[in-house]
Amino acid sequence: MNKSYRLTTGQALVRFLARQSVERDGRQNRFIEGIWGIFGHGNVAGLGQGIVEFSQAEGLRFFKPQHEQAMVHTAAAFARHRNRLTTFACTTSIGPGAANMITAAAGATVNRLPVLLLPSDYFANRFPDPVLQQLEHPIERDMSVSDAFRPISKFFDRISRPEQLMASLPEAFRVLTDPAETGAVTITLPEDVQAEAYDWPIKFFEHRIWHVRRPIPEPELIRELVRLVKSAEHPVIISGGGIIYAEAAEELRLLIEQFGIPITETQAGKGVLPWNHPMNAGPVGSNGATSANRLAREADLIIAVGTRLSDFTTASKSQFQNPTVRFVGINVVPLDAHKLRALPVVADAKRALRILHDALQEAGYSGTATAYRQQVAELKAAWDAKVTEIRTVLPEESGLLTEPTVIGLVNESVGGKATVVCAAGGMPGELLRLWRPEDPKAYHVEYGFSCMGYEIAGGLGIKLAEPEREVVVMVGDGSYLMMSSEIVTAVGEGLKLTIVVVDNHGYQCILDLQRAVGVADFGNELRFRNHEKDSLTGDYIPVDFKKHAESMGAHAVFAQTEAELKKALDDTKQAHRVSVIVVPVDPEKRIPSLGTWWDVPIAEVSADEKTQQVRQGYEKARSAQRSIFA
Ligand SMILES: Cc1ncc(C[n+]2csc(CCOP(=O)(O)OP(=O)(O)O)c2C)c(N)n1
Ligand SMILES: [Mg+2]
Repeated sequence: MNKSYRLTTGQALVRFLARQSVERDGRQNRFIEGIWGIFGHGNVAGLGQGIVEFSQAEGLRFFKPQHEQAMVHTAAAFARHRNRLTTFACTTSIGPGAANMITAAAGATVNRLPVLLLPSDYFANRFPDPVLQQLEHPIERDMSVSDAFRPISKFFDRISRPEQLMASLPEAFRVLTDPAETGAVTITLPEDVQAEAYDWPIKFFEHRIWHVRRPIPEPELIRELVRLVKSAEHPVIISGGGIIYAEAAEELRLLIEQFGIPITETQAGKGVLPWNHPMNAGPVGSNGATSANRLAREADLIIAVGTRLSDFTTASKSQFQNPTVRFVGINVVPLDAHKLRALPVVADAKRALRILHDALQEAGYSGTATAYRQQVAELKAAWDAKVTEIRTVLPEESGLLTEPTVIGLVNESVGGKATVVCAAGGMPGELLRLWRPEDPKAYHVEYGFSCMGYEIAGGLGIKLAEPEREVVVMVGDGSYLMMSSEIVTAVGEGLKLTIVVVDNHGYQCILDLQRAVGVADFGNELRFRNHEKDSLTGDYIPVDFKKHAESMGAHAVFAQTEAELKKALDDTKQAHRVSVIVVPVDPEKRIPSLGTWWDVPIAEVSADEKTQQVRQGYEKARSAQRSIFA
């Protein structure tokens, strides 16, 4: 009887990928849904041949993006939308093709999203050295461009003999499917090794089911947590993306409704409960709501669940001002659970929240005082009114729309169930405050890495993850110019996407920041060179985004007024293709300042008086930062 298959490394890899499933809560699915790839000499003959021979038979669909960075964004967004229970593999050629994935790979790792990266690598046999695009490090001969994946990967290996796959792939899948360890997993594939054959044991290709663990919290820590909750007067939950990935919305809802504990949201956690849930106090931190920030400022107990506690969430550690505040971290990742010197409850969010709920009930806890719940309701009502006001301001006659108004109009049109996608620019902060999701999958802003270029590629990944859902991408002109190429991919795949390009002639959020840090306008807008002054201060460079989108096969319209935008959005409801709506907005009119702070250092010395003044304000603001040892 045949005990082995003779296959190349590339062929064996494809077969293995197709036969890995995950299981959580008794539900099972294939883990690698398909393969994205851009071919070159580094992968066309080896892995590429394996894909051609085996992928279709194994049920793995192949996709071709227009840029390697984009396909990794797509894979990450796909994985996020599917709560990390599925992802894509991504193959590239050697050198530049590989290097192009690094930016998005770092984004996946930062956001704790599984992506499997398969860059090519130079010959293991070294005969042709230097192969086209080989780095040739002068001292470290075994170093290649693909080594640049090491610091941004959660697992890295180089396969210099075929049989190493048998040691490497199970480790790679252990990391990919582990909620605490997951991120970018990189296996580099030397060009010659991909084409080499080996007698693989049949067992290597057996269908394997990876259990996605849900660790339960330690009882001692739950006892301590119950004690902390019972003795707190003003507890606040920070609700992070981990709650969504753990599918723990219901457990969160039960807990906060029964015990009257308000939640505040992070970028990744927004949407876990609908915007209008009475105990949802809105976003917290530098881009936060007046309601959530007031509660967080005064809270005596912060329970951070499934959050990385980024500087935006903690307002650069200035958000929590109660001198007696205590922190609890409920997180499957120990690194996160321990942040802010918290009581570290290392556990799955769904299980931890349910166990906490039952433990509080058993301990006879009746919840927060009526006065506190009343305060939450009042702060929330005031915030909701403020949001309505901000997102419905219309320009005076013939004026341009503002970004907040565009957000309001788009949200009104697509509703609270469509998924909104964004990543960089001014809009992530505005969306966090102004968008009103009614479903845990209705808000997808990538703000761990805030990577320009994620938006359209990410939207594509979400549409693939859930084809029935409406997906609306909000993208600034700057991000669009950096990476809009995946419109072509979406058109080619016959997908429906609505893309709203908000054109304000450049990097207006950075210009805003530049002004706020006391620096004169410099290098952020899309302007012609003024040759007399030899500076980028000429007129705006007109870019016809409508024509550009049309040239890639999208249906495109230009919408300047409220009526035009409403009609354009309405028209997309009947559309079955990629629609791009280009909206010019007033570059000077953004969301009003709400008195929040984010630590961006100001020059300590400068000849400019304005900078000196701003520095003084900065020093004052910094004095509000609290050390965890204070
Ligand atoms: C890849 C990448 N490069 C640079 C940045 C820094 N950055 C953040 S927002 C931004 C400008 C984005 O411009 P646009 O998309 O037009 O949005 P706007 O600022 O006008 O709201 C820049 C350069 C980033 N986040 N990502
Ligand atoms: Mg812009």
